[in-house]
Amino acid sequence: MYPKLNILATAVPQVVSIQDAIAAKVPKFRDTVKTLKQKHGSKVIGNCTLNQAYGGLRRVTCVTYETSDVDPLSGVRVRGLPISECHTVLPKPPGSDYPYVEAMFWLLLTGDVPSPDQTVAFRDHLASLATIPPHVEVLLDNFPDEMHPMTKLSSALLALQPESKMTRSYREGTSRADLWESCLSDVLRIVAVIPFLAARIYRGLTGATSASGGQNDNAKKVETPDLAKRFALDMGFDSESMFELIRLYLTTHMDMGGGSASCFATRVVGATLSDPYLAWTAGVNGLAGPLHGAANQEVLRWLRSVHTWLDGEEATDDKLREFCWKTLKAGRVIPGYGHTTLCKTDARFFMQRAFGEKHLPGDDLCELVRRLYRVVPGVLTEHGKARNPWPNVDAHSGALLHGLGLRSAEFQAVMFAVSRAMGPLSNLVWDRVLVLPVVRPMTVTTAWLEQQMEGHMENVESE
Ligand code: CMX
Repeated sequence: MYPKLNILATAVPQVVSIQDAIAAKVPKFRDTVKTLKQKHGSKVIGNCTLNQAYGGLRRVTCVTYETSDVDPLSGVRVRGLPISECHTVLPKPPGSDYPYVEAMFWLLLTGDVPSPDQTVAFRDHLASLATIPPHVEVLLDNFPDEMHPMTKLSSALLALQPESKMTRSYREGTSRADLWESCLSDVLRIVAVIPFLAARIYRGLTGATSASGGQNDNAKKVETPDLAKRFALDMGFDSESMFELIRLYLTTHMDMGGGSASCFATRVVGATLSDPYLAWTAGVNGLAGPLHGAANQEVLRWLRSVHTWLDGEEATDDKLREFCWKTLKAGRVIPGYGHTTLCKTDARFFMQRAFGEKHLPGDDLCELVRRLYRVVPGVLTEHGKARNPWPNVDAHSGALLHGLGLRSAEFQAVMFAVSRAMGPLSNLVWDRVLVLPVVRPMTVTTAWLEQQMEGHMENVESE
């Protein structure tokens, strides 16, 4: 479906700065798309039924997206590479099983696997952009405790928006064809700072203290730690296992094709030439829903409710089956299971399970997740509604984070947002490279459909 070497993969290995790496690819990519449109512009790539019009446009092929795609069987591919392959080919911090988050972000932005030197330079560049301005610190520290951490994150991003270089550049009269450069600057700044906004929210929620000695304190250190480790330290964690988990988490949640609410909302808002701060805030708000990024918080709550319900009894298959039916009969979904596009277990579920086996052997919640995997697909199949009865990426992550000491279920969606920022925002840069127009599908009313369909049936009957 997706070529392994995609149209951007003309490597420029000697280039170190991300700006230059992208600039080198802009002419060829623009040319490729121009030729495609000239040669094949009127060809049909998908169509839409009435059910799909009412059904969230699921499985309607009508949107381009450059940074990743989803194969229904094997899962997400970043620039044509399955995540497992990304984990093999990308540079890793010393001693780690997982790649630098920065390397994965570089791959998203450019379509190339960065060299170790490029990765380290990019790591340092991002670290230099991570300062939170005082007015945003004050804002974050003064939100009411009961405000959801995703609302805090979304508000903090909006409070950073006056910094936008893209908005300034637009006001100064920059040509639309050149706006991608200031868009890229904003994207780098957002990806660099968002972990530290998140860490501050986490510390506010839990009373944890940063183990990093201050985010701007890199001068004291021999080498800047990688982004995942700096994020973990700033949340107050100081264990190698947690550094590894954050690397796994951030490199597996970055992108999922362009159709998910977080990616699509970012693209739609960005297409109006709202800057990346405004666009990604829209994505974050989409991610906050319990059917999307907040599903992992729901999973953790649900796992705990299984524990409470078991009340010390053994979690046998029969008991777990009974609990699943109790959930479904109450009109609720089984969180962490099902997917709009995938039709098999998400490959990332297995990566998380392998992490649990290595770093959390004997953990109660991980064991419960493992047992539920034996039972839930059968229950959902018997229930007969879910197209895909298998676990998605959210089925396991909460148990891992909880097992290594993350103390707030609600915060998990914020972790998702820190990672997901990288995919849709990388894609947004390429939207601006192509100077894509506003997104504006044609909509119809139910009254119009009734009229058209009845007319259609009369035509069919009279033929
Ligand atoms: N438990 C119970 N019912 C489920 C279900 C589940 N895990 N998954 C799907 N269904 C139901 C749907 O609610 C729908 O029911 P109705 O016809 O009554 O509306 C029916 O099965 C058909 O749904 P579908 O076509 O299989 O799936 P959708 O594309 O509509 O929805 C998703 C996909 C993820 C929202 C859904 O599977 C779900 O709600 N799962 C639980 C929440 C979850 O884990 N979300 C995380 C998704 C991962 C991500 O965002 O990246």
